[in-house]
Amino acid sequence: VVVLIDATKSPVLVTSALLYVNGPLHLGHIRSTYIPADVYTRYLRLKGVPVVFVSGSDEHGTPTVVTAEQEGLTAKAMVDKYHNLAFKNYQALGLSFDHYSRTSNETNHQTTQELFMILKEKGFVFKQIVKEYYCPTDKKFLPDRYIKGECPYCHAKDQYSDYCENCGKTFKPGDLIGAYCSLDKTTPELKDSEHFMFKLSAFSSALSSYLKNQLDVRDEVRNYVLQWIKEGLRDWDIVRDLDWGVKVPGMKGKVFYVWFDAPIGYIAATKEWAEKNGKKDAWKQFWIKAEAEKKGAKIVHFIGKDIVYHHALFWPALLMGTADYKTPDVLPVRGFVTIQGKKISKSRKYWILVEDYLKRWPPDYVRFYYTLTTPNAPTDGDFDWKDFQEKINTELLGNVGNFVHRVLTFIDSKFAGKVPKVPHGSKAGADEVAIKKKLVKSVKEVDKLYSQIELDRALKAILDLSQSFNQYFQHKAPWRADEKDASITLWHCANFVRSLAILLEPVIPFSAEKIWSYLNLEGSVHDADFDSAKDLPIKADHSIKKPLPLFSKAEDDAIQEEIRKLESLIAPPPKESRHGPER
Ligand code: B3M
Ligand code: ZN
Repeated sequence: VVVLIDATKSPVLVTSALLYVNGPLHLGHIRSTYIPADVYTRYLRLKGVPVVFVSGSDEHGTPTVVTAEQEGLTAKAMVDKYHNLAFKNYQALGLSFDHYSRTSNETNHQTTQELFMILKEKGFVFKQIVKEYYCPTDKKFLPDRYIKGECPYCHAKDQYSDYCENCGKTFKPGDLIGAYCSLDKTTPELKDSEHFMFKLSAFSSALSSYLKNQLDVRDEVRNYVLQWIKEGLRDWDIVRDLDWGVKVPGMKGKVFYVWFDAPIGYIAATKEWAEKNGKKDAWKQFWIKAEAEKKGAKIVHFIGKDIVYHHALFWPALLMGTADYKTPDVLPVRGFVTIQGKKISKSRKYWILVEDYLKRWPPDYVRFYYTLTTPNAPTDGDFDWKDFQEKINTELLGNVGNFVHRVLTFIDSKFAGKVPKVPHGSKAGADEVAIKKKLVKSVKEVDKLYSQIELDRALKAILDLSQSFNQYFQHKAPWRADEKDASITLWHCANFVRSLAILLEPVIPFSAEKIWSYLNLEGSVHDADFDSAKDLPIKADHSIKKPLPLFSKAEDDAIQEEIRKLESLIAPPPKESRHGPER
């Protein structure tokens, strides 16, 4: 990804993939999209970029209907329940959405039908009789997630009938080998039904040139999407025989396929954000091509690697088909996460619920841990409690917390809580020249890495800078230096603490705000100016507040308990294929 935020401060729309609300939020959900999107958004805010961060709950589709059936709830009752829970969890995690929507909202229903009508007028959708799985006993159609079977391409077992989570290919009814109903294991029939198809095949060359020349995405992702185009795109069935979803105009008892209305949810969320802020038309600067071009606006979709097909092909083709709408600019794709080396399993509850995590651990710890261990790439990762403990204790506490706390307590106890004066006539020594140079260089480097969404590397560069601050403090040993030297050291260090608060705000916003308040600085670190992290604006005699330790250690007992808890759930058998977080 080569995105660089330009000096003109054009608007940016950041989205994170919409959450299926058919279960509680767990640590698998937040690694690839929610946390990185929030870190990036917070960075853009500090840079003064007019950024809008939206997401929402993805409430339609058979996954939802099937789970509601299993839970004995109506689809509506179930999505309400998990939407509310997820929203509460998001707030506790510090996810700073400008708007969080729901695809069942009226705005999304209207926008979906409107875009459908445009595509129909332009001839990009057409009617077709398709085969749909049908249960002769229940006398109803069983689309998508009702049905499981073997992928005809890569032969992964237990794939749903709409697409393969292992190889990413999409299916039509009849493609699966050995299809069976996921509820009662019966073999379904195939029955005729009239649907609308979207002419994806008509966009092959437009999509390849979009992928080659426009979409900012990592090359390995670009290449495999181009390969899919080469193999031939198939038209996409956008209708399902269900009653929960966005109604298809002119068809009774049918709704749009969830992947038709879900990405349109990005537009609907932007419209609702605009409405909420009293700027009704402000959504157009992102989504209407002519408007976006005037402003140089950009769209950045954070997604997991299992939904590349939908975001790099289907979604841009749909937008191109309307002629007036703008396609996404940047597609940061991240991989899946295992927990203690094992696949997350919804049925076995082999997961860590955000709700449970937050009972014991601060939100900043998981934000820190994930940011440090998640590259901007579709590679998979692992949430490992021992590794978590090690990263928290050595880096967050031992490095950042240590420096901040030592400096603040030193000022508090030895200088009566006032940032000391650099004595008149004293010149900064070679050590100060060197450390200030390092600061300026690091701020530039971190700026560049954040702007390229290389968030793990940005954090590593900040930790390296913090390490240098520690070394400087240790080397100057103000506890045994004379007052003049100690003053020079502490004046610099007070300012370095401020720099760290700003640089770390995107990753650990709660702790950064605490540092800001201990420093007794005005306003909030969330509104600070990123570039000012290279400056030393805190003046002598500035009073700080009494500091408390910023972080507490991740203790062995607590970590062992977490590990035992997971081990007590029957460990899933070794996987024969890799899957994403179960949905
Ligand atoms: N609801 C979740 C997923 O497949 C799906 C994303 C929709 S984004 C428009 O990861
Ligand atoms: Zn497959």
